[in-house]
Amino acid sequence: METHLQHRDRVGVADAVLLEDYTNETAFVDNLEKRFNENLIYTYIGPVLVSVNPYKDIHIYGPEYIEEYENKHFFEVPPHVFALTDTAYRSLKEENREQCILIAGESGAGKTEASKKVLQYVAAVTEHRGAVEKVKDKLLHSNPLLEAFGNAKTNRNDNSSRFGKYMDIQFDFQGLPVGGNILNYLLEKSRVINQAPGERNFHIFYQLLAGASDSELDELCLKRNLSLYYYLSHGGKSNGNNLDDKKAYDEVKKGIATLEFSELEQKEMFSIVASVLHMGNVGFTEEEGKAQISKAEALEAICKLIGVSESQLAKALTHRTITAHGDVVTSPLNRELAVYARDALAKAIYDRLFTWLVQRLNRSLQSEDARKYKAMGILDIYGFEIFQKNSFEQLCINFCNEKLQQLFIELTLKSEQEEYLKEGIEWQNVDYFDNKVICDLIEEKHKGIISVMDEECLRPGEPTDVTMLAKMNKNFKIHKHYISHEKADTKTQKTMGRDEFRLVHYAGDVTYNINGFLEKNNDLLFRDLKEAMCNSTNEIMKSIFPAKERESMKRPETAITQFRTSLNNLMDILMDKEPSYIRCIKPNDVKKAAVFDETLVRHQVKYLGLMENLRVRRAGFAYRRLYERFLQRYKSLCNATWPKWHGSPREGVQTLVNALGYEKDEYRMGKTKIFIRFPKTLFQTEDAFQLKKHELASKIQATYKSV
Ligand code: AOV
Ligand code: MG
Repeated sequence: METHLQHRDRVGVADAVLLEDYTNETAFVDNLEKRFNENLIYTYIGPVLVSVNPYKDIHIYGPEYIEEYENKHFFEVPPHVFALTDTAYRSLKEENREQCILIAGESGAGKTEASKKVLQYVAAVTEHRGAVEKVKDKLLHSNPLLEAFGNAKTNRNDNSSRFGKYMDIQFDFQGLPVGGNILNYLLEKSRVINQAPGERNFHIFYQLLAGASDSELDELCLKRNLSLYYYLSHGGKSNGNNLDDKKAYDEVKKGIATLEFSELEQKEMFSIVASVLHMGNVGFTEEEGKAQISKAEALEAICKLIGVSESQLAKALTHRTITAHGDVVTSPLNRELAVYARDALAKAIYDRLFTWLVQRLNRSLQSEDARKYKAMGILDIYGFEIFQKNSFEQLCINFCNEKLQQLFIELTLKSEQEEYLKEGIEWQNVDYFDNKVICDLIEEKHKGIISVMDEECLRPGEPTDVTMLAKMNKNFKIHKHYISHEKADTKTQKTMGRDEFRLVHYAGDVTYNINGFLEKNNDLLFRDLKEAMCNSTNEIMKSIFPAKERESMKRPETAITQFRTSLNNLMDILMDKEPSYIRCIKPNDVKKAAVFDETLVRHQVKYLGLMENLRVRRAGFAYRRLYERFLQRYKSLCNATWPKWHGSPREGVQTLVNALGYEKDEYRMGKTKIFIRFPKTLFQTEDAFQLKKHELASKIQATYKSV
């Protein structure tokens, strides 16, 4: 028989707090690797679930697994996303506490898959009848729709979410799902007009072309051939997986039906998708510095699809109207600017269509009175990004991760402290890196990077990326977490370009290139184009380009300020809920099963802050268990407690640990739990237990034999 010790050597420990040296990153990564090699992709750090993407189907999500985890105690079953979900769900149902499940990790680490497992589990363990079933159906079917419009093939992930998602599942007082609500963040709209080599545009374009019937395509003035569309041509040969796209289109159609879209809504939605494709094919020539439309078919198709007059759209694409000193002036655009205007329009349309879709799903998911219900939220949002070249988008994404890390630190420390207090055990302060200083650097009012960027964007005169960077370099000259190119040369030896700045994020240094910041932050769409869209006969188009926006003379908020506001709202939502954490790790960069790239994993362990997390958890005690549970498991190790203890569980445990010879420093007795400081103590007890069990079994066998 394999001893407990040998077993542990082979498959590692299920909870990293039980590692002998909890400060040793190598040991932590080794432990993940051992488990990964045994197809044990889940590991705990106390209550935090770490998940390593297996890149293959490991058959651990079937009905027998649901059953195994339902109503079980978290630590008494092997680590699993179902265990985490079950615990959260029961806390919601039995203790009436709202929940949020925060999923983090880099692109391709398995966040979206994890979020789907959470939903799958909730759907499986709640009643299967009538109205409840319908709600669950809608929740489950909203995913393929969101993914069709919001996901794309990237070099990191074939099904990469290009937006952040927070989804609430709402439960009534009996714990039955009765509705839902989705919030979306920052869609990567630049993908609509351009894709990196090997990548694709959003799935929906390919799905539509592969899956729609000939007559549907005819109506949309589309042909099946992908290479006809400029906006689909950038990724090169990355395009077709015809079969999957066709299948996915059927899923989208099913989703549309389940979520009760009307015929008209469906038609209008696809008309808009098609018109974005046509938009890319609108070409321009230039005469005397003035742009003119060269390909009439594309323009005709758009106008037919969204009900806008050809002359108005043609003019809007080639002219710009501004109000200066009360005068309205229209001037022609050159070819370059016309292309820019066209692309800006395509991006805006798609981005707003996506938001419309989310709102449309929400209308369908809405429960009768949301205030009466308790929610379990699932956050599936982009992880920290460090690329070769980092731009405005990475700044937004990394800022978001700083905020989440901040929340994580606050809530983890808080809940640790609360537990100690509740159990009447003294709390020792833990040293940890508080990343608030970086959040402040970015978002502090009137002083932070966002303020400086906005000030420069809104300044009269001729602000440019260069002037924006100069101002930042000046304002943050002495900030410890901001490094300008001058400082980089002298201080860190890591040189950088004059058009770059570097931030020292909690997860590592990221060098950002300022080019395009101003334009992306301004996110301007010429007024003429908004006007044209708002005159559309397509109801969806009209609603996403409302007339009041056109009339408002006020400048819309900059992109990063809008993002900050929505992030801070999200933080408020999360702050009020009981959190559970899933930290996803990507084992390799080649999307392959059974490959564990240690360097890559180590890097993620670092920037997910897992060692920090482990340190906090281990600051005091590695292990804690309710007295009843501890006694139940180990009572056979002491004559006084075996086979049954008649006093209180606390006294039973005290008697037991006295008999086992626990030293005073090794443990504490809380109000309801025993706290054990060192893993070794627990392991010895566990080994003794295994031995005893073996002995008992042999004895029973021997008795049988002798009979
Ligand atoms: P992500 O959400 O974290 O990336 P996904 O959840 O899309 O990553 O996972 C990427 C791919 O890894 C999936 O399409 C699956 O093929 C595989 N995978 C992930 N988790 C599992 C699992 N538990 N079992 C089997 N295969 C899995 V991004 O959205 O790119 O940040 O923006
Ligand atoms: Mg994802």
